[in-house]
Amino acid sequence: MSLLGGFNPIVQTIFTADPAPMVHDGRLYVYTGHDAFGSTYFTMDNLMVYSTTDLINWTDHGSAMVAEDFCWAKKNTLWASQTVERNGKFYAYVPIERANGEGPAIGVGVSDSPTGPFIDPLGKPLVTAGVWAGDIDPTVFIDDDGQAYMYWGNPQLYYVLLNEDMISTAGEIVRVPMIEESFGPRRGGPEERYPTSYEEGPWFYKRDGMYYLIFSAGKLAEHIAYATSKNPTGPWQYQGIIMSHEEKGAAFTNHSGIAHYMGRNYFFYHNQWLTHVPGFTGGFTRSTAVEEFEYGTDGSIPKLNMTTEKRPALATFDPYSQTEATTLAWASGVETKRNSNGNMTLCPLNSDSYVIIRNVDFGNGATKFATKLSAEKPATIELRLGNPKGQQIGQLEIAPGGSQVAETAITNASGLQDLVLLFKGDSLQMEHWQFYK
Ligand code: FUB
Repeated sequence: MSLLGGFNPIVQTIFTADPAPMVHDGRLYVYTGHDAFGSTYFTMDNLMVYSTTDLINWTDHGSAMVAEDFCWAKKNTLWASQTVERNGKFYAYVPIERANGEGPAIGVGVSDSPTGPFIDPLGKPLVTAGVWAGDIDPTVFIDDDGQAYMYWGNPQLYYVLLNEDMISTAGEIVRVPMIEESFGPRRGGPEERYPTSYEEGPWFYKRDGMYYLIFSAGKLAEHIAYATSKNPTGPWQYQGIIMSHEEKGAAFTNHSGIAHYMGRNYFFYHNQWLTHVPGFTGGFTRSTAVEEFEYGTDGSIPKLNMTTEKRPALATFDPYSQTEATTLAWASGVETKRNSNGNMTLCPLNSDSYVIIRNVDFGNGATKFATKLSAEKPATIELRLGNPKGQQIGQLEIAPGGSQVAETAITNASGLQDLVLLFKGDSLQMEHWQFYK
């Protein structure tokens, strides 16, 4: 398996853990946490947002919230979240450690947009089962009758009902009985705090009248397992393992989320593929990946492997409409950041940095390429096909200056191609680009 130019992990610019997918308005969004570079613990400050329409090219929407957006929170403790939509508003449920030393609690951020920014409407936690009670990893599902449920917890599994406003709870917090029938036997035998395989990371949803609870299971290293129930509040019936802890590149945690998009099913998880090289331990610098799967006729979820291989694109990529420069399938040596206008930009970090946009449909041929960017120093952008050494179809010479549009003529770009933007120079901030016929 080769990492370079692979299809997993889906983000190569930073470390992204604990993926939580959400489908909205024809797009598949994935919310992740952000493992800080060089972390030796779960040092996580941002809620990151990515989206796609083809499962190949992903748009980086940047950070939608930081731990400090919650006035009661301790910095760098924004762990595994889930975002859901209700009545046109977006609710991000996030576990964050309280600054008063009482451990994590679940907060909620609200936004009018799936990409944020999310604002804390409460000024206090939404839910806590107590002091250091394991209030992490919330998952929220709104049932067909409109009732919303939130499950969460490590090593306990709790649930509570949410009111229609999605920012208050109804009734008591319930502790789910930890029995093997529901959560399966623990690898290596039961432990005092972990009598079953349930560890953390629940993901709750419904399909064909059946409720599913996917969870991270132990002992460490974690695998992913699941249980089902005919009822949103159980009893849960253990169904088995989805993803083993023994996969090549697996981290000591795993954390999953499932989405149904364009008639297909996707299993998101994390591993340590980006740091699966000598010198990195990787367990605290994780990366989000995705596998497509099909349910069995009985509703079962198959066993899945961690792959980096090609996956089918759901659509071809249209180069003739304006594309945010942070939309890409693979990146090498670039970072993304907001410019002074608040727009996301793509920034090469060294000469020979590149990005690949896959499955681009040039049709009968492009004649021109234009991009909006700014540059502190002179730079060159080469447009190539296939790979960074592939055929050159155009070249831009960028003069230093603030926001500007640079253009070049294009030759020999037609049909379905992987497009490479190869950067010579490291002072660019590229906002968006477009080809013309
Ligand atoms: O990312 C921090 C923690 O690691 C999450 O809360 C767990 O699910 C595990 O992935």
